[in-house]
Amino acid sequence: MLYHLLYAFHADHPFFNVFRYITFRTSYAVLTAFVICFAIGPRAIRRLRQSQIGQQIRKDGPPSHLSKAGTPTMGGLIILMAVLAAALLWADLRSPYVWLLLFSLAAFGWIGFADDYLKFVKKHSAGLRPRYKLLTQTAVAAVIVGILYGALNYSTQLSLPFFKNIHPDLRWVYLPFAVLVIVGASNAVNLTDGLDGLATGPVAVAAVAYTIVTYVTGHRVFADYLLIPYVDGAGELAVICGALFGACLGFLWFNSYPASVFMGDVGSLPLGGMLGTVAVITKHEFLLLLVGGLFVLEALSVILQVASFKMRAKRIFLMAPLHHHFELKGWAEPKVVIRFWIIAIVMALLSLSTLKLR
Ligand code: 57M
Repeated sequence: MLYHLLYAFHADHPFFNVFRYITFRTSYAVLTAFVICFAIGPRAIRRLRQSQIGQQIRKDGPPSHLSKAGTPTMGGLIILMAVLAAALLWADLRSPYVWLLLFSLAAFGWIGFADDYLKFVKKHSAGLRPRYKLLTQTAVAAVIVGILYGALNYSTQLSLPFFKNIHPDLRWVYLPFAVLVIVGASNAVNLTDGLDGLATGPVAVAAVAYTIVTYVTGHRVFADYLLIPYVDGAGELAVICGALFGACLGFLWFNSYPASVFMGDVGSLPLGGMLGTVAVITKHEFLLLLVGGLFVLEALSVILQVASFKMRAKRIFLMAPLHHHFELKGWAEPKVVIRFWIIAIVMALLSLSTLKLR
């Protein structure tokens, strides 16, 4: 909005010319989202506590979690409000990609809110049935992909890390693939959100990585230089990725160990859905496997554990997802979280290096 309001004055006041720069607006989107989270956090946590929206702890989990019972959850609402406000303030609202990403935030946020509401307000401990959650997530992702390929006539070609000249055209097969990327990312972040700050940190790291990816993908000179697909207008998404980074930093102030608030599904589902949506829009879907490598490891640990248990009646890990395995091996919770953050940072740096290594 500020872009539209203030850039118009640049003819008489050259200073306002700065509002045309994505880098400037992204930087202020980071700061705006951070300050909003930081400012509304304490009051929001008090309101969640007063409303008794506290986490129930499953008995079959690590014993160390039992002391977390009653911790306010649904703190993801803080993140969503901060990202939305910063995006509306600093992004170019004429960009269809901006509205598509905000639709992803709102739609996945709504699914997560419905799940949390049933669990914590209506006290239906199971929340949304898994199949309904998956169905609605798939429907939302299908709408996003449908708009991209229907209204914005996106190419169905794939771009692969390391291979600059290989762009297989999946044609219609690309559509379910893109839906899988978005739904998979949403659920992988959800599974990872099982320790204080364990999802928030890596999402912040992934948001920084995709701030860079969106900027270079939407920049003709950089895209040509890096031999990556140029997506006209994708650079505007850097503003929202920056807002996501700032909001995660602000939320981490309260979600770090010992957490005074959890994000809830209302946070984890849209955070993952947004990362998946950005990966599809910038045509860096496989890069997400690297940028979000930690989320992939966590989801993979569950798949392997369930498959092993079903086929061999034996577990591979002491408990899945992976973070619980290390907890049960005796690692302190902060130790698990910080080490997983380190893995997330290393994987994000590796993923950015593939933009050049091709
Ligand atoms: C999402 N939710 C946390 C919190 C957060 C198929 C199976 C792998 C599913 C999985 C599952 O239930 N996943 C749900 C993970 C939960 O966190 C809440 O959920 C929101 C995110 N969606 O915002 O509101 C618990 O995580 C802890 N937590 C923190 N700090 C945080 O900042 O400590 C969360 C955020 C919270 C709190 O204790 O209650 C969760 O773990 O449920 N199931 C599991 O992950 C379970 N694993 C399991 O059953 N493994 C089996 C099979 C199925 C693979 C096995 O290994 O044999 C574990 N989780 C629980 N109990 N709660 C272990 C058992």
